[in-house]
Amino acid sequence: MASSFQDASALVAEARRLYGQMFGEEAPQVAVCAPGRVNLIGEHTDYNQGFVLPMALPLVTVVVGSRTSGQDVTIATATGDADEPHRVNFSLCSDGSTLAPGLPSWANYVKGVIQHYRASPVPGFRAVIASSVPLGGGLSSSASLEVAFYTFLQQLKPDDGDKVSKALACQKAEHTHAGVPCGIMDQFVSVLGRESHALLIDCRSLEATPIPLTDPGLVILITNSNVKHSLTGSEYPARRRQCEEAASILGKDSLRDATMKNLEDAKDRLDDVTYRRARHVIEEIERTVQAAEALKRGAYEEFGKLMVESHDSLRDLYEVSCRELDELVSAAMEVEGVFGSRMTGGGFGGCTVTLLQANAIDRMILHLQLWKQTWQISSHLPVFGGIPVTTVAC
Ligand code: GAF
Repeated sequence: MASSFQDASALVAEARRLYGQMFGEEAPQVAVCAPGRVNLIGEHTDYNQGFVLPMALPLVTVVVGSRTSGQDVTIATATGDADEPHRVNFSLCSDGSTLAPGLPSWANYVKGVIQHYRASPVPGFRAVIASSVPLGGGLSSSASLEVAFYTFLQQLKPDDGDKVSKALACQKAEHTHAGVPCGIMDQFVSVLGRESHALLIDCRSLEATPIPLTDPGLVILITNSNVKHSLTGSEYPARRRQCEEAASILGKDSLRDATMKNLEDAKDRLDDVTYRRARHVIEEIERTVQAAEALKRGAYEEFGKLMVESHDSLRDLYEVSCRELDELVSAAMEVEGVFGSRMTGGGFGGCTVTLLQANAIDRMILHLQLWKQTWQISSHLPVFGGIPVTTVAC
């Protein structure tokens, strides 16, 4: 099995090497990193003001670079899409026109962060990006890039904001420059995630409760379907609109305030699709609160059951799963020692997340290989605090 995991220091070394090749000058002054995330439960609830339960990952995006004297910006990436240029240059002009979204698409996240940086205008700089978060894998490669870049700018020119305002600025960058009307989960956990903890985030009050994940008998497995998801398509914004429509028909500010009784009472005023979207969100918010309680008590069977219910609801009611993700969840649930499994992130491809007993991990990986011979599995076991996170690419 080939190992594809690169820890932050190896990535920094790779980015520094590339920086030396490109700019042939002294070493970069700054090196920063920000994590990707896996969401354990609470999917498509953040933009409905509900609860989510993600954890930061040892998969990270790093940025190395230096401030320059003028207004010019040069950025290169070691990890962009193969069919796009890996380098971009622009000048920071006072009307902001050079920050308009364009190509290459990876640079839009950076331009968005520059635009929404709290201490703008920013000085010119040279930077190199490298990442171990798989692109389009539903593990928040974009949020980790935004947050890493924001942290980079803070090193060049400090701002006066707190961590929550940093997450909000990065979320805004995603809205304006990637065209994704995302919720706050990904940027929030990338900024505020804590080692050895999942984070129960109340997406209305933006209060976060860390929940320890230190049981040595547990493993979290992330399995990448390698079906690339893209949230910039029409599906994600369409789901968000359907939820807003449902809330408005129910007379609520958001689905966070709605109960299943409210929904059933209003059923004849909702079309079938809108009803099913709203039902997923109302039940998923409740499941997430229950799951956080179960995790605190170490009730992993109960947690796992809620994960599977979440997946079924995302597949049948919210319709954001796909065949490959459903197969991965089914395969995982056949293995003894697995508590639960579900798709994670926005959906339409990407990864599954599975909670299992540590002593079942080899059996689980073998089972995935046997289940479908075409799945090529590479695995690694980075330990993030107490809980090993194993990732498998199929
Ligand atoms: C994506 C979005 F960016 C998040 O805000 C969230 O809505 C998630 O999909 C679904 O839970 O990751």
